[in-house]
Amino acid sequence: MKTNFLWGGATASYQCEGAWNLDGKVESMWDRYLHENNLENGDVASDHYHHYEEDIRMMKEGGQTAYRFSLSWPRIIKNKEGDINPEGIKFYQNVLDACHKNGIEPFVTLYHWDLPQYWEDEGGWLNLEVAYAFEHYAKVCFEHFGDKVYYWSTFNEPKWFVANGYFIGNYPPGFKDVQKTMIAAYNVMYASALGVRAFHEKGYKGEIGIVHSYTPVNGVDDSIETRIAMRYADNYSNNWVLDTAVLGEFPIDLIAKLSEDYDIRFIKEEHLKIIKENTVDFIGLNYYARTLVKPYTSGETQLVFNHSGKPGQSKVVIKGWFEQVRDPNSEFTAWDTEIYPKGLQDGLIEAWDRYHLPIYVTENGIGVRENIEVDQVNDDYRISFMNDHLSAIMNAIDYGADIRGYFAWASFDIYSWKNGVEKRYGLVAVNFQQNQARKPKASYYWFKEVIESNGEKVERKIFD
Ligand code: BGP
Repeated sequence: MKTNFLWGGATASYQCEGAWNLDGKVESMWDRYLHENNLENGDVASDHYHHYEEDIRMMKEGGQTAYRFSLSWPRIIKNKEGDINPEGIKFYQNVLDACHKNGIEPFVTLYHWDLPQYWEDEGGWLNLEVAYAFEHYAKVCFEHFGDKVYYWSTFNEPKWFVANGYFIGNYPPGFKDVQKTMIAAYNVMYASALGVRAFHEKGYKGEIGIVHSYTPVNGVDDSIETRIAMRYADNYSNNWVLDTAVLGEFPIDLIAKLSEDYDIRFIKEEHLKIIKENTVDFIGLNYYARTLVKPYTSGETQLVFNHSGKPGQSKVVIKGWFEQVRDPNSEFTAWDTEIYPKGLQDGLIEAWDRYHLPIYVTENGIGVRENIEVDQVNDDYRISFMNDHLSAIMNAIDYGADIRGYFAWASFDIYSWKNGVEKRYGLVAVNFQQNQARKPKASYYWFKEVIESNGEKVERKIFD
């Protein structure tokens, strides 16, 4: 690994901070949605708001050199008029100071899904005005934190929050509507370009990228039908984010396909120009699993996600496009996530060949139920998962890909959206029931040794 390779963990504001209505923070769309539907929420989460010093100190003690986290828009901007909450600014100043005091490089995401509810009330991402509100929020962040942050990302996983929120319907705002999905996707990518423009325009030091939920696509065979299905799946899963952010263009065949059945008049020349002229400096890739597909056969679109941890329920069929297949030879988590490090190796190579931009692996980890009422959680499955995925990264580096960092998901146990807190990803166990007590897991110490050996400790594997 290069000597300045970033090694760290990642979190997101809503998933770890808690303090959902403290010190001037206003409601986010997730606060409203989870409260209204009486679902397990992140009101307290890991109470990082009050534990950040301890958490960041533990990162340093764990040998880590970077911390990826997101800023909460509703903690920073109070209302539609764009007024600033000084206490929100102060909180993140403190977090950033704690990072620097501990020699931890902050890697900051502007938007990890917690839209202020006052904007959701105006139509959320269906309203183009929200893209301009995001631009204002981004400018406020650059202005207040620009001297303490070098690495910025506009959005975390547009694909995931747009598809879940507007197409699948399992995340707020809970729509199942293709037309709305297209509009939200478009407005988000436009907002991202506005954020990139605001950053570059003022000449802040540093780099700005986007973080994508990367699911490289494989086919069940080499037939032409499968290759077409793969292209549909790649457009659906990856290309509309990466091509647009990196090359400045929506995939033309995707737009052509959608225009057969839907109204695309929301696409405007002046926005496309801004998207084209304001591309990202790097790509952040979150990798959990690949997408294995076969050609669409019959039936209606089906999108079933497993939020219960009862295996074997997930299903993705997009009518006329593709069907997702479960590889019978693979191992899956209880939440139906395939464990497939080869996908990361191949996907990184593919992304490098396609985009030739620096890449950071901004999330990678395994979510499991764990008994943390022990002296130390012996999470050997996490160690083996991380080992194999780091090996995949090293293979891609050997190929020539410019990969500059690795962030384990997650730095410590946090709230996992619709899966609550029972799905644990952390390197550090958090006892949500008892004083939020923190205790490093075995993986934390293993990761420390990996970092201190600059990757030498990873048991290398080639994935053919
Ligand atoms: C990514 C998100 C994270 C995180 C992770 C694990 O998509 O960026 O916020 O939650 O996935 O997903 P989950 O918590 O649903 O298991």
